[in-house]
Amino acid sequence: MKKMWLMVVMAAALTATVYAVEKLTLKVVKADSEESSAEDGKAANVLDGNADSFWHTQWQDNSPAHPHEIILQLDPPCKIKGLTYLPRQGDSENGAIKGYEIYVSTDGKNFGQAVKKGEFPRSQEKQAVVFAPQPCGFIKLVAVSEINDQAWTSIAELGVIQEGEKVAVKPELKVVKTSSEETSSEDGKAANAVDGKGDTLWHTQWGDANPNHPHEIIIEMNPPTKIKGLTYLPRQDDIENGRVKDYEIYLSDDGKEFGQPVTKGAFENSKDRKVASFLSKMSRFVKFRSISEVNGNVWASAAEFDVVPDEQ
Ligand SMILES: [Ca+2]
Ligand SMILES: [Ca+2]
Repeated sequence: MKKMWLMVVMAAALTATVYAVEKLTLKVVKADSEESSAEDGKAANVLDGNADSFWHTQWQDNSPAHPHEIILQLDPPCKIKGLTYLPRQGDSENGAIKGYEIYVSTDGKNFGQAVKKGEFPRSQEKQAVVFAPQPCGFIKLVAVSEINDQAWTSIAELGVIQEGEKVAVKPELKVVKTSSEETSSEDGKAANAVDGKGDTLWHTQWGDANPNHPHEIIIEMNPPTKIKGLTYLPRQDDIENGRVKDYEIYLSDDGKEFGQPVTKGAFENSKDRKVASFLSKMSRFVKFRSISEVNGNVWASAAEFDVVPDEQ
């Protein structure tokens, strides 16, 4: 009997080993430029586990232009499906990457075509980029532009995502429909609710007409993503007009059939960001429906909506 238990334990341990993500060591093997006299901007800072230290391309005597690149070696080589990028933290955006390209290589010489190209949003949050799993001994991140079109690149931390590792990736958001938006008396267009800026807002019409609740905004996720919540940032000035109280949230694959709400509730009356959580589900469209305003007025407004991706 004891022996059988041992076998069961061993089988479980073996299974766990097979699926466990390999212990991986990363090392910087190349960076095209680094500032090491005016500040400690050495490339190795992207792997020191410290969010406050960063790689910064040269800026004192000379500011070499884009593209900038950094190459990491993986030990041992393994299959990876993504890269994580933590922008520099603190008050300065200098060097924060906008356009990027990612290349992988098994020998550190031939990197071939980019496995992924894109743009990072203006954000200090950790970004995860995923692509089809690739055998990888070396990964190269090329910065092709900076968030304010300056010449520099800076990175607080880099990491890779191994095949089999679960990761939550934020999709791109786009407003595809709204029931009402004020576009003449102020710039209250619905697209302002997903532009990443806290000081721009979606506001339902209040100039020529004042339509009443419910108000709706439909946001498309690209790619479709498994999400477990939606965040709502009310307008950030001192005006409460349109601050949502009662709400409902719906998900849909086709943008037409939304069925029953995945959650509904009433937000606390404050300027703080609110999170509405629901059972994790893969979908392409999110519909936010405002049922009432905190002061009983007819409007709805929002500085930002964002989705909370689940690990997948
Ligand atoms: Ca660091
Ligand atoms: Ca905004």
